[in-house]
Amino acid sequence: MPHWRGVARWQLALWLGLAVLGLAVAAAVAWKFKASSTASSKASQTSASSAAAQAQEPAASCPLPAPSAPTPHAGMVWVPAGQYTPGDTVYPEERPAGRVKVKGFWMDRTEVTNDEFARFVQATGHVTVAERAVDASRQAPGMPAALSQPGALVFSPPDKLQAGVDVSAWWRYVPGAHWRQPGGAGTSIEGRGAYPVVAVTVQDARAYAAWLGRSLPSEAQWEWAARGGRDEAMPLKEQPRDANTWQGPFPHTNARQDGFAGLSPVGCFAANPLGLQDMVGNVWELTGDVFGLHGQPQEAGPPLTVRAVAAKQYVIKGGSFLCSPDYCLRYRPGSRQPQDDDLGTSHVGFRTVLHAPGPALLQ
Ligand SMILES: [Ca+2]
Repeated sequence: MPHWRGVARWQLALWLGLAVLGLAVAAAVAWKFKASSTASSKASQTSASSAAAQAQEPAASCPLPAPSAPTPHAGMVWVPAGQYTPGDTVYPEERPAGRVKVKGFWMDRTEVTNDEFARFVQATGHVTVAERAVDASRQAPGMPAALSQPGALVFSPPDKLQAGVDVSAWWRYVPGAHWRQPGGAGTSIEGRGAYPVVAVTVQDARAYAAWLGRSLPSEAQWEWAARGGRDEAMPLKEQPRDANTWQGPFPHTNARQDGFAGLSPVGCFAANPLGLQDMVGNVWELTGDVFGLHGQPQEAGPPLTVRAVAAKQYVIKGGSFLCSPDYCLRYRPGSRQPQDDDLGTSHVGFRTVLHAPGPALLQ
């Protein structure tokens, strides 16, 4: 997501120019056209409808491989070393920019779930970014009051066809939304322990990973893993069948042919050749890399957000349940988007990696 709280007009223009990139402009455009101190009541209504839609989803879990003996990498799969050319050719920001080498590493088989994140919070007392108010001294001039309240961005589908790409029609900043109540007040994760945790930021995800002695994947690690450790070009642009994406005209009609209109529990779709599940679709996944165009300095340009002095945008990968052929073809390993480091969002989660000897060396 682009800059929700501190974006200037020229920055908005930049991002509007990238509107075809899809959801990357959601937050900025929403602020420009919709976000205001009066938006919260409307947001609550729309988030309630979104929550109702999610409530119709089967609150279940999907079978996962039986847990192995307790090890530092329980629930993870080994991703072997290799080299490849990351990126793809659908959108400008994913343009390939040369070969990269990746060492072998362990990676979570699935996205981190609500149950797993709850155990972390219970053990550490961690308070997520979405649960904290914005530091008033770091707010941008003219920032709507609602945006200084704790909260997160929530997908709120319109109930009728709307022309254009006014993404504020389906994204709302909802005060009170966070990982325990991802749709805002009145919603919860009860019965959804096997669903991916959402509305978390890089800071939250890193804290979780560190608690387990792990880290967030780099973009190169993530994409190598999503490609199944293969160097071949990725010619297929078709909507994948083994992933939770959006079928039908986005954002008003979801045919849910994959069984899920909203999020799905982790592990409901077939694993890739390495045994990883949901690398594409369900939730975008945070990486530890600052966003920049391939082949350009990763930290070019001024800091753009205001929740923290050194606020950055990080690369997210894999697309989400909102990716559709007519709007956001980002259900591919090579796709990438920026995500504010101070903004929780209802379709962004993460998984962790562990740098440790591979299975052959453990025997
Ligand atoms: Ca779906």
